[in-house]
Amino acid sequence: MTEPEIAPAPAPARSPLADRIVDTLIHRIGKDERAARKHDWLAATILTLRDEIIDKWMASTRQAHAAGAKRVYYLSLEFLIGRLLRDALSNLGRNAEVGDALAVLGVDLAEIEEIEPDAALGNGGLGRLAACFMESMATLDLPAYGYGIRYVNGMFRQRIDDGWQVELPETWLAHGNPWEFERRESAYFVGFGGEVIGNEVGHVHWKPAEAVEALAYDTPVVGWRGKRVNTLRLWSARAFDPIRLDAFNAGDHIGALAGQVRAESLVRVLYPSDSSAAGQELRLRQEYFFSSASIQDIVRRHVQYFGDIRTLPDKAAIQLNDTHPAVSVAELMRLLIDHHDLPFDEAWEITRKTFGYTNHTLLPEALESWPLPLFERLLPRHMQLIYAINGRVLREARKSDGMSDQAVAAISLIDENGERRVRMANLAFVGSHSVNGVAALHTALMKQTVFADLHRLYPARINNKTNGITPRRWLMDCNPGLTALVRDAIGAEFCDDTAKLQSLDSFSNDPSFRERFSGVKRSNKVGLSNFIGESMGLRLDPDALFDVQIKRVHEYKRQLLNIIETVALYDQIRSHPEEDWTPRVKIFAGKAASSYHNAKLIIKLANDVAKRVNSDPSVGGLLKVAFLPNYNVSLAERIIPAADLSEQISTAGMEASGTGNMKFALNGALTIGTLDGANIEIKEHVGDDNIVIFGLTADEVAAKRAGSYRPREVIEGSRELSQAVNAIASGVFSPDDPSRYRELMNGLYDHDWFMVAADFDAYTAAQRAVDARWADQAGWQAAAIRNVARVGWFSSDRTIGEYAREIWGVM
Ligand code: 7GP
Repeated sequence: MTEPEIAPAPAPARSPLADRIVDTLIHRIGKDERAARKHDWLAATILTLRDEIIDKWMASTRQAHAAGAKRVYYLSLEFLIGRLLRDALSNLGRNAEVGDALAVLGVDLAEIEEIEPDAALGNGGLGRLAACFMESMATLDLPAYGYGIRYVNGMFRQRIDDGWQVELPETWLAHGNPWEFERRESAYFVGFGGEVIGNEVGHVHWKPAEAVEALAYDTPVVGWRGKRVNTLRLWSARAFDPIRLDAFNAGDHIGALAGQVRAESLVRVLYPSDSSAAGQELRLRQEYFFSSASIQDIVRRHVQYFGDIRTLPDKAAIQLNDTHPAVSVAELMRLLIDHHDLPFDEAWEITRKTFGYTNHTLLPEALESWPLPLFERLLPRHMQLIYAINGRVLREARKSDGMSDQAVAAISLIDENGERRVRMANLAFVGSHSVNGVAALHTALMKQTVFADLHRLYPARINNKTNGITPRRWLMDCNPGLTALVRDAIGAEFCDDTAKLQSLDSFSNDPSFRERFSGVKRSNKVGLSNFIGESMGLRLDPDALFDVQIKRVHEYKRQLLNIIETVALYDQIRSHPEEDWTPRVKIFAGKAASSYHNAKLIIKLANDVAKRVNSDPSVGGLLKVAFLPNYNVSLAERIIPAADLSEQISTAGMEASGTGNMKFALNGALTIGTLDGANIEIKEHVGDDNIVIFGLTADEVAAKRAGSYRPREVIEGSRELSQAVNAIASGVFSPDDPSRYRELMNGLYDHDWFMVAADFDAYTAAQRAVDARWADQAGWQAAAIRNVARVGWFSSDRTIGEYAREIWGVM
């Protein structure tokens, strides 16, 4: 019998877009449809989309140029941008179309989105804020550039081995980066060391002893609805002589490459130092390398477009993201004076008008300063200029009324207490026309504490710009279920203006809406539970209260307070099994700086407690603890939509703002928090009834620290607290090493700088109040809906609007 002839099934119609993706796959990746693997499809999809983005990108650049527009330059050593594909697709409104095109090709868009590397060129809040700001600047149609470093190894990957954090290099560039463009024409000479030579006519000239070449890589940043595409320009480093052939031929194969290795070391790693100073020479080199390349690039563009360097402040606003780029102040002075022949006073005027500085922390250990001999050896010309600037500032200070010697010493750019050091915060402050904090309380404390004397000298300079988050990534993209629900209820206007979320408020009284709202939350919780089940083998009950603390691990953020409360709750449940306990899942995630001993110990403790609690049948389904490894932007996007309770429990006065707090509230979690950072403003927006506040205020913390706080008495006076602390200290959770946590617990008895003991009872009471609220599900859902409705103000579009009008003068 002969085979019957069967006509092949007609292939589903391929859209032109699908054809373009296949064409890209073949001609730029070099694979056909049959050979292509997931990562090939990912690259082909990104490259196809990028082609479209380029047209808008060029249009944006041409338009800014034609209008002679002022440009914003955001200088940041960190950009925690995360994955870009989903964000770009949704901002271009192409999600469905690209999804369909790929489906016809047998490819699942969601699956390839998942394998895009998470670009983690930042540590935490400050870096993520920079990424949200880039997106909002494009959304608001502001011509803006981000400048940073193209780290080969960004934030480390965290593995949890037997409960301990292990740091591994993250190699996000290992297989190339389809988003970026190398810009060979934008290369700059960056020098280090050497000497300063003066000539007869009073001109000075810096003759560096070594130099590297800074090379630009550009990534397009697409704003909402594709309105505008801006540039994130990241610098890589190259030696001028990639190989010394003489040395190589003489047999020194490794020495011949030393120059290149030295250059590459500049862009090799991101310093894992959220809120702590990294006192390494390499760090100062990185800061100068990227500042110099960026300032040279800005000056070149200005002169090319506008001719006269003296109009720089009218055409360029440079924002310093914390002090990491502060040496830019001296670098611009150097270029204006040494290369453009401006007199010092005029250069200083231009510089101050051009720069703005944002402070992100008051922690004294994070205020950067460099040993003067190091600074002078590496940057001799900048040192001279800093002395000259300092002379000017100190003369002004001395002339101003009522400045004590002590105040003048505090204003000085040089710290004379002990080993002399260059103070980068003071340099950024005096070199800027605007100095801002990131939440109202933080800004007030800046005036009262670290910058008190500078504030007295320049009283108009400090201003507040409360942080914000981009609602595209942090609501629309990460929580499509909630987004669709909100759209059904109030229409799509909130997608262009989150203030419009306000109309959702009345839906909190609508039982059927509440039901749908809680259905969306539940399905997000099921998704997270499945993920945790698959990745960690831990089974969770999606109907339990998901209580989440995810952020960098730091003593001031008080994960320890949360863990001790967990231990106390565990005790209570075991002692009173008859009571009606609220089933809870405690979720933790976060990285600790690799040299931060106590933070790493706190991670181990969370894991030790999890191990014990999760395997104890006597608490059954009532309490589970999960520490999720390798917290990053993508993991946050998964966890936040599934949270019921957002832990924002820093010691009051210590968290500058927080931005996670905003993301959780926008996704319908209730906050349990202290009166710290932006929590205070969140409370003002959502109303006292829709947030759970506890604990000491910043003033009370300051008073306790100044007075006679005796944590030992507090601990001994609280039965629950002392039981929990003693259990941890005596090794109940660390039978393999009973003394593991003794020191950590002794720290609480002896000084308790972070007020864990002082706030414990208030925190426990607040948690029990949370339980009571949870029991009233209608009330809980109503409050959660009001959170979503009332936090639209915390959009980074609002924040950027304020920067644009009040600091940059571009709106
Ligand atoms: C963080 C602050 O700790 C956080 O409160 C704030 O929301 C965020 O900046 C954005 O403003 N600071 C850092 O990430 C940091 O590294 C050291 O500060 C300079």
